[in-house]
Amino acid sequence: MKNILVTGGAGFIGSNFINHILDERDDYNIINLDKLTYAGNLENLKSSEGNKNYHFVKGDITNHELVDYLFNQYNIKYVINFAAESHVDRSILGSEVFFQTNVIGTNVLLETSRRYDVEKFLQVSTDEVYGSLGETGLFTEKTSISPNSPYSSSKASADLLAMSFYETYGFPVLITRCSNNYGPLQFPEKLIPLMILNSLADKKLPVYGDGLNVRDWIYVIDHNKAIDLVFEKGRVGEVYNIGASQEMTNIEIIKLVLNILGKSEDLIEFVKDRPGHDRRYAIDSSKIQNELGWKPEYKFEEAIVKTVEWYKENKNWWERIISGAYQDYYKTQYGK
Ligand code: NAD
Ligand code: TDX
Repeated sequence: MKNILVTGGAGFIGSNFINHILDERDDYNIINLDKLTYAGNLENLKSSEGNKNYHFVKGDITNHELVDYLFNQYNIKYVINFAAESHVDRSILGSEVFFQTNVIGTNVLLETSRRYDVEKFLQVSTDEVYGSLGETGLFTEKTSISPNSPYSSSKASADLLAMSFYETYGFPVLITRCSNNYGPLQFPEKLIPLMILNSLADKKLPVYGDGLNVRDWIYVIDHNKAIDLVFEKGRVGEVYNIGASQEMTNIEIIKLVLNILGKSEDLIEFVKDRPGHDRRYAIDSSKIQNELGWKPEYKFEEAIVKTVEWYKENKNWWERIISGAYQDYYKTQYGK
């Protein structure tokens, strides 16, 4: 049995990871440490509640005493760190909490893990640490780190810190850098769920700039399977890019969502661009494919339809979210 501290497991990717992994494996004992910020939602984990190999702890990864207590109490030997402030626009409105959680929090986890002789520490990172691409080329693991937003610079800082633990102490760190995820349970501040919910409500769809920025999309389950593979078989001290080679412009995605829902393109509204908006992300995932045999299973055209369906069928889930504090953020970000 592996005692694994999974942080941020009540968020989008972490909850999909826990729900999926507990179905697949009976040798993982998961302790989910989550602060339940605006983005953390225990409803995401309904299917895992009651599983004897799952324990939830509400708390902050920056809290040394709590983290120390948990390592001791649960004999933690493995860590998968999903916990983060994850939204670029929020980081532009204020960077403080991004550095608290993403950098200081990761440091607390690394320091404590080292003291408790943790056998593997997987840092869940992002392709945004590489910065922006021009019209051609792909991010490889050798691309230099060049983040442009407060969010991505906090994630890059965490990556550098994690890697320094490997170099300095021989501490067994692994880093994954994935491209944009989509799928069920994603908080509706991110592009795809925001556009689905606005379309369903016949609200305007705010497109930043000219809508031609490119993101490389991956279904969340493909990301999580890759994380599990790197966790099990990856070489420590290494970075693994994860991506499904599904590049799309934002406007293409938005039109596709409107089309799936049978809504008019008149809902599209071009708005002021995001400051420092990265033009294009695209991942070269040949390392994880060749070394570990991973490959993505979900095609964008099919999984986006599944995702839209999920939001249509889970109105209760998102209605509770958008009726709360999220409204204040929406007003600040979009002015209405
Ligand atoms: P999310 O915002 O949906 O979830 C983050 C979770 O972390 C929430 O449950 C929140 O409550 C928790 N959390 C935040 N601060 C915390 C703290 N101080 N202590 C404990 N818990 C805390 O994010 P997500 O989209 O699921 O992303 C998960 C991870 O994957 C992040 O590290 C993110 O940088 C990375 N990532 C995301 C994407 C993407 O497209 N969403 C792509 C690549 C990498
Ligand atoms: O209202 C919007 N209008 C718009 O045009 C929003 C919210 C976004 N966009 C654009 C900005 C980006 O070009 O859509 C694209 C995607 O935006 P986000 O969903 O905010 O994602 P992004 O900034 O690309 O970052 C995401 O992928 C990498 C995640 O939020 C990060 O956590 C992850 O690391």
